[in-house]
Order: sequence, then C-alpha cells, then structure tokens
Amino acid sequence: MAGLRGALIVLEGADRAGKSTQARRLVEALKERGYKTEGLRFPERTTEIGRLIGSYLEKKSNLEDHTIHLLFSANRWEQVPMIKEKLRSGVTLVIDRYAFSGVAFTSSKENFDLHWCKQPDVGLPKPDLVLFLNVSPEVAASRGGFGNEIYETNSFQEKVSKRYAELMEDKTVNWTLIDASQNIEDVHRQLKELTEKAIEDAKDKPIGKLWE
Ligand code: ADP
Ligand code: FDM
Ligand code: MG
Repeated sequence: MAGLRGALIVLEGADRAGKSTQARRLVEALKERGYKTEGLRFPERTTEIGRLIGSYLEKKSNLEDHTIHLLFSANRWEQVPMIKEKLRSGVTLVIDRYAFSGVAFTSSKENFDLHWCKQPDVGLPKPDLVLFLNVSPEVAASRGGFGNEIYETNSFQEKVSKRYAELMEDKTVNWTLIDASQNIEDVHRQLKELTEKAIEDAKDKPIGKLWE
C-alpha cells in the first residue's frame, strides 16, 4: 500500500492579519506533535523568477500588469514538482499565501477580472484547507503601518479584501474563516486544531487540482 500523504494547508488574509506569524507557529507546533511539516511562502523570492517579483514589489523595476501576474503564477508552478514530492512522502506543507493572493491582488487592478486572473493557476495542487485570517483594516493598522512595497496602500488593500470575499464564495475550495483579531495564542490554537483534522482527512485522498 502506498504511504499516507501530507496535507496542503494555505494561509491567506490581508496585510498584517498574522499569516507569517501563524505559519511559523503552526509548522513548529505540528513538528512537535510528530507530523512531518515544512513551511513555504509565495512569492518565493529566492528563485530567478522570485527575484524579478521581489524587484517589482520593492518598486525597483516596473513590469506590465499581465506579465507580473504570470510571473507570480510561474513562481508557484516552478515549485509544484517539489510540492507534490513532499506531499507524497508524507510531509504536510503550510504555505504563506498561494494562488488566492495572486487572483485577489491582480484582479484589484483596472481591467482585470477574476476569471482571467484564475486561469494560469488552474490545476495547481489544491489546498486541503485554506485558512483565511480575517481582520478589520482598523485592527491591521493597530499592528503597525504599511511598508514601502507596491501594493501597500489603504485604497488597494480595500479592493483586495473585496476580491478575497468573492473568491470565498467558491465552495469547491475548503475555506475556513478565522477571527484573526484574537491574540496570537488563541488564533494559533484554532489553526492547529483545524490543521490536525485536515491532515487526518487528507491522508488517504488523492491530491486535488485547484479550480478544475
Ligand atoms: P502578515 O504576514 O499577515 O502580513 P505578520 O504575521 O507579519 O502578518 O504580522 C504583522 C504584525 O502583527 C507583526 O508585528 C506581528 O507580530 C503582529 N501580530 C501578528 N498576529 C497578531 C495578533 N494576533 N495580535 C497582535 N499582533 C499580531
Ligand atoms: N502577491 C502575492 C501578489 O500580488 N500575487 C501573488 O500571487 C502573491 C503570492 O505580493 F502584496 C502580493 C501580495 C503582497 C506581496 O507580500 C507579498 P508578503 O508580505 O511577502 O506576503
Ligand atoms: Mg507576511
């Protein structure tokens, strides 16, 4: 019999919702509980494509809007062989942002619709669980100001939130909304519980395909 696979867990949410904090905590906690677990993030800025993305986000280079969208998607696809290999070898992956960020951000630009934005990511490994960390703009603001990256403005982030809400209407994706205004420990406890359940549910199921 084939071995049991790991689960693909994605964290999404607005700027300063706590994604990176919770992703780190979750990986550590799952390891302590004996699950083989690794963390990933998108964009993965260390690859060649990732360096182009990093330079765009830091406003050091300008890229045409469709082009940067496709680069974000390519930055996921280039990791797919590794992602599948890890999942099949029983490693649970906790990913800080995924295709949902890709669609929510680009479709917040003028003249981009959700449908077009999803197409390059159709067929990616489907997350077993997408944890959406929900915070109000006021709570996010209380956690510090924006940095200097290209999308870090109130007006753009407001549009992104609306796009996330549209994406969450898609019931083919296993979204769970988390109240991320709670303290770090309380959010962490909930994420850990939901993730452990997702790992149990996913272990003998095939890896799905996103948006197919
Ligand atoms: P994201 O990756 O979603 O942008 P971070 O994890 O980087 O968010 O967190 C943004 C800031 O908010 C950090 O300074 C972090 O320590 C703080 N933070 C994260 N979660 C909470 C929380 N639940 N309550 C208060 N502050 C938090
Ligand atoms: N982002 C992230 C996109 O526009 N498209 C994508 O596909 C992904 C994964 O990049 F502004 C945006 C979202 C955010 C920035 O920021 C990355 P962090 O702080 O590294 O998550
Ligand atoms: Mg982050």
